[in-house]
Amino acid sequence: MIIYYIAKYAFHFVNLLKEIMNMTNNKYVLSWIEEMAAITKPDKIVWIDGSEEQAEALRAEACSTGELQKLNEEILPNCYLHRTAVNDVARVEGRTFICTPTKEEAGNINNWMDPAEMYEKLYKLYTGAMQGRTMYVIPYSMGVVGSDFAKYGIELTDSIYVVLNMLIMTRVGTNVLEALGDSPDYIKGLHAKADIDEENRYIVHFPQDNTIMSVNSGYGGNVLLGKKCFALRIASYLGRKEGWMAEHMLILGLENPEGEIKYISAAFPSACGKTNLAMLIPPEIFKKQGYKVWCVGDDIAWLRVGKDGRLWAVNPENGFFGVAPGTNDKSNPNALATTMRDTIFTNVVHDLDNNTVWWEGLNDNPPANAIDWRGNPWDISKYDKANKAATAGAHPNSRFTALAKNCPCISSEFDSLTGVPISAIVFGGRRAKTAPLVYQSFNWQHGAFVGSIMASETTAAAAGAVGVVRRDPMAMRPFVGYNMGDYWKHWLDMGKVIPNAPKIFHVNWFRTDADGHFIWPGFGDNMRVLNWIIDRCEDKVDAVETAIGYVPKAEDINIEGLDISLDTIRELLTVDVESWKEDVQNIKEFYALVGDHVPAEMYEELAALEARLG
Ligand code: SAT
Ligand code: MN
Repeated sequence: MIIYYIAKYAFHFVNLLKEIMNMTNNKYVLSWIEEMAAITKPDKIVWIDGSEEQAEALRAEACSTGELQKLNEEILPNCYLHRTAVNDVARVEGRTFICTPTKEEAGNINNWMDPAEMYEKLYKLYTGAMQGRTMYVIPYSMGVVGSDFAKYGIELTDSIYVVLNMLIMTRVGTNVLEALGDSPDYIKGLHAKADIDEENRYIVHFPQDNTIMSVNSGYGGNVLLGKKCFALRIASYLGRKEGWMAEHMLILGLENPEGEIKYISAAFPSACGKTNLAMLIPPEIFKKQGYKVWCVGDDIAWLRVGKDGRLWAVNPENGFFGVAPGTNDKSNPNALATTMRDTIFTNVVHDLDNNTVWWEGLNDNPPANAIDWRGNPWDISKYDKANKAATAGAHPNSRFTALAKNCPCISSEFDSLTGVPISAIVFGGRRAKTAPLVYQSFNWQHGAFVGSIMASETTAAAAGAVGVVRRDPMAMRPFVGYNMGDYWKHWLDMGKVIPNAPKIFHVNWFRTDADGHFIWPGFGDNMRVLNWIIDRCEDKVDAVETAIGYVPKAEDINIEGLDISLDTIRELLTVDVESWKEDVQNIKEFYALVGDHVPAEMYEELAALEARLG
């Protein structure tokens, strides 16, 4: 009997292998798929070829099982709704691991486990996890296939939702396999939903093995392995090895009335409006003069030194995985327009009367007849602002997955093979007092220091105490695939090999007055600050030297058409020495936590700052 089952499975397995051999002869790819299939034991293996026919068939299949719901074709053509398990709604940093051979390589900021121990643990969880299911093989590229920037990956997953999201977020298809050829140089990704068991959820990176493993989740950043796992954690590791940078940055182009476009990349911790800035609409008076903003990317930038000595950037992604709540035709009309077709909505409200979607902050017309993100009947009477997480119709971290090419302000350079030259790098945070509206670093090394001390304060909107500082260096705290101290060293080293390096700035849109109200209007008006930044890059405007860096003269921030006085701008630009002194203490604690890989240059910068503060 046992022999019968072994024979039966062996026969089945040979058939599975026949299927996968049709697509590529790459022995490194084939043997790995074979090995993973032997562990996970799928009933079927299906290659994703990037064709619309196959995608359509998968959408239909997902609708037939309830994994997706097709939305109103007239209002939201080719759009779908998905709900995750209620225990599976966000990335899980506590269960995210960097498994380098030694703990020291991963550093103190990452979770670490011995690779052998972790593989053993994971293989147990993967054993038979795809029984009765289909394993989809997704060949994908981060970056334009065939470009110098491009890196290839193969994700194995048992989720159609993952396949359909990857088709939007990355470049998927047989051309990736052609570009890969016989090379072993690709990132392996294995994802199995298993039981969506929180206690056994793991998001694991083996940088030395080019491998990512994810199990027991079905949510976004945990399972779309091209995004944070590959394009930030693994890529940051590769970038250090190969002399380039993978950063958690948006990329935008600012076009002036003469038609010249300057590019800026910017890193912000979450909840600072990165997607809004990436798709900014200039204030009326600038628009009339001919200013425009073009979006190259909203989340990730890969940066390389170009032949001309400048730093060039691409967005390795193909779509946006944006937060839905708060997105509306005032906060971000471009993002809203992007989601009107070919979009997958996750964990938003389903409006049953119109078969459309809704979320808090979309408009003032919540649907009367609706299903909330948990799948329960919902209407606005259930909503209690003081207890959003429990009563909101859409989960606060509900998302849209939308194609970049559907964005009205997508840059014409989006598909460029060479990327765009970066004039300025901007760091930001949410600080009530400490950081002024904008300041410029003295030089690259000081700029890297400014990135290393980036921080945000928790707001009343988030759970927990208000005003607690969380340090989030370069907005990369959860995304550096090795030791944070070595990552800072890599920043310093890069500065030495970019002859014409971008200037580095810091912005803070979130200064508050004595009553706790935001002083700066933000949104489109942030353009006024970007203009000063570009003017500085072109040596067109002076600045005031302070203890923390160069600050604008108040009159150099254009406030035409704004209901704000020059005195208010002065207030926004002051350097609050006392709060900086407090911050220095907090920075010291954080540096101590990062540990003994913090480069000496960073301590020199910290000491110099402290001395300047007096
Ligand atoms: O879930 S993702 O990591 O893709 C998005 C995010 O949390 O920033
Ligand atoms: Mn992000």
